[in-house]
Amino acid sequence: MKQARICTGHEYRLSPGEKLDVSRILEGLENYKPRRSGWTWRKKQPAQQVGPFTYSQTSEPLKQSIPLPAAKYFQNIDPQPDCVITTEIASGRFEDDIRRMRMAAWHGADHIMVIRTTGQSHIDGLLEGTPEGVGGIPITRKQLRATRKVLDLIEDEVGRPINFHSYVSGVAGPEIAVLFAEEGVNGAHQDPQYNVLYRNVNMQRSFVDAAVAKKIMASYGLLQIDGAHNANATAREAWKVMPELLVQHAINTAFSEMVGMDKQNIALSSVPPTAPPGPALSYDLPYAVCLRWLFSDYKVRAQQNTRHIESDSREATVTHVLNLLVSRLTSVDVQSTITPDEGRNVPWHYNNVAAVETAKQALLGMDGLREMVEIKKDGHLPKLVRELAERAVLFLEEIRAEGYFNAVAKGFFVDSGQYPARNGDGIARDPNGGVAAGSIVKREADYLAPVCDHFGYNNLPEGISRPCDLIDGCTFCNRDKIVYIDELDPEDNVEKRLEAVNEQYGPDSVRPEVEWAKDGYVVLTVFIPEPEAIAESAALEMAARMGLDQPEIIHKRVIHPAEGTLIELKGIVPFALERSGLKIPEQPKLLSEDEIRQEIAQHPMKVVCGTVGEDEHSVGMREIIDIKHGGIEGFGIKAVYLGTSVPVEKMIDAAIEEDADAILISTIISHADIHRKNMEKLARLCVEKGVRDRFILVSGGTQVTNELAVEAGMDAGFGRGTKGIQVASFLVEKRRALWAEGKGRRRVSDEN
Ligand code: Z98
Repeated sequence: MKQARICTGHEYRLSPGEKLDVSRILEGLENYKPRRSGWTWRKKQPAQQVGPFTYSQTSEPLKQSIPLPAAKYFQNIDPQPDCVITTEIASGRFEDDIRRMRMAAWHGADHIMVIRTTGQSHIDGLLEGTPEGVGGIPITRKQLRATRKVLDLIEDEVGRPINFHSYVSGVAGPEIAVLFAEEGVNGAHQDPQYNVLYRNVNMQRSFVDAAVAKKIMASYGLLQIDGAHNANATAREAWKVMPELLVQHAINTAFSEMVGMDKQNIALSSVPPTAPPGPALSYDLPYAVCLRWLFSDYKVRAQQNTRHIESDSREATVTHVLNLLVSRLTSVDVQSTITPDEGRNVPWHYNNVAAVETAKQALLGMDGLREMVEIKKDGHLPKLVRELAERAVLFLEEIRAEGYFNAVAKGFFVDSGQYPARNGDGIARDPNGGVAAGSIVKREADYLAPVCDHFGYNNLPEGISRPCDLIDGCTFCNRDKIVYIDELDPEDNVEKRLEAVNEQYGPDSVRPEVEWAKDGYVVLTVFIPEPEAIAESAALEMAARMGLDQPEIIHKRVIHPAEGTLIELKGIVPFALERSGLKIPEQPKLLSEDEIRQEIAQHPMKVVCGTVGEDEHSVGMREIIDIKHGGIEGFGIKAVYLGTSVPVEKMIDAAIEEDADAILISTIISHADIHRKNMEKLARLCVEKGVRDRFILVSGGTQVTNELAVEAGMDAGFGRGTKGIQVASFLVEKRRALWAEGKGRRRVSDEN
């Protein structure tokens, strides 16, 4: 692999508190050089200690990241699994893609795959600029360079190399491979069979192009992913193509190696062929084991099952987790994720993140599984594995006898019968037809291409070691020769789009967004207790009355034919808010659980509590006290509970008797301002008894606010939704403050 280029040391740096500034990315792009070429694997750290746990299948941690939600119970750790995790980005606008990439990287993605705009595979040449795409973006030099520049910045931010990836397919495959090598793209799909079967590109053209493209990818160390998984995604009975998937892998790996690709840079695009309610693992596991066995020298990229994903993100996530179980059992190298809402065709950024998190979560949860569970070496499983391999070998032998092109012409591929069965519904292509048919000509004896990393016959003059010496360097050897074209379309480009968004809403505006900047989309989840058809119409009408523009149903699930239907719909809010006009409440700073526990262990704390006056509502108070839902007891605070409807005087007497630090009253009823009056009474009586400095006074209740409580003479008030840790944190901090003033139940010096 050639370690090509050196970092240019751009001064723009990302900062966690600042949004990505697209204009800074576009600045000086004509001179930006990618800092490296080729693929990077995660640095595995076997037996790594992270927080309270030892892991056997993790890699180097990130510098900055967002851990899984449950990490708060485990010292906020964010271990990174050992395999690369992919996210597929397909917003259609380059400037929105890059923000998604940053978000995905913070959640653990280090392989960013950019989907191309529909139709690019049939364009015989390179595109330029940053036009908007459909279902993906046009891959261009500017888009690649800007994206690589962003990814370089994101790498610095998260502290891990990020692999950038797109597709070397279609009739401009070789040109795109050159472009990828020049612009520091690290991986690509390349499989001539894909072009032939799914894009109807002429067979000869596709295989000739593939040789040229693979040679360049090999020279620059790009990881190659093949296209076998597409057979599963396309076939009518997807699970029956398992032998064919193996055959497709075999053809592409053999071809790639003949061209000079290193085995370690060849990744097989494996896909679990089925999904529940099918008995998924009984198909998916033997297939994955067979793949690992037959192709043990290569890397495996596990594509998430896409064939059976509908609009139900819950269902997709469960299938994904089962896929991840297979991945863990067969130690995949790259774990691909798509968005769990792929079936809705709205691949939104937070769904990218959801899929990456599903992968991270499941892989971490299954860390060390292979040390406890073994794949059986005898019995049913190996029998199935062997049978699959036999079917694949026989299939390959038939293709050899027939000739590959003839086999394709006869519809051998993507047939829904399991080999040797054939249902006659395979994809048949004419060897002399298809896009760019007749475009292949034999090289003349004096053919000469004065460029490096070129495949095949090249009639170089004697004494020339580097072909490009003849022309004073090719673009690989002399970067100055790269022609950078900024934009060709004066309207359809990133600058114009950024300008339009700014003009429409202004830089201070806040709008929801999921696909494109400030697009205004929100999702509503509604359960309507009506049959499907009525529920659908009703949901759309409700969304319209709520003021949403262009309401559209993106998911529905019949919960019962008569009792009701769950609907998810999207729509656009017709307004923007001003950031500067928002009232942002100050966030109380909380001590950590550990700090509170430590303090209480060192300096025990006792509180008396009860609901006061004629108030029988004890549920809120119990939630604050009881350990069950994170109450103050859990931090070691001793709570003396006096019950409900406790007279205020009694609270004070008890506090004195118990030598408590604090009095916690709950007061829910607010009729005739009784809650405020009870607080005032407690504070006043404490003053009268000369104990106000001794006790911390805290009140809570649905109508209580901190302002109201403090006005009424308390030290703090807590309203609806308060958690035990907020009260515990306040008590600890307040007691520290009192002690510092020489007040409170006991001075620090008394403890020592
Ligand atoms: C993936 N989920 O990345 P067009 N070559 C191969 C492909 O699999 C694909 C393309 C090219 C999938 C995404 N795969 C779909 C082997 C696409 C893309 O012609 O630009 O659509 O080619 O695994």
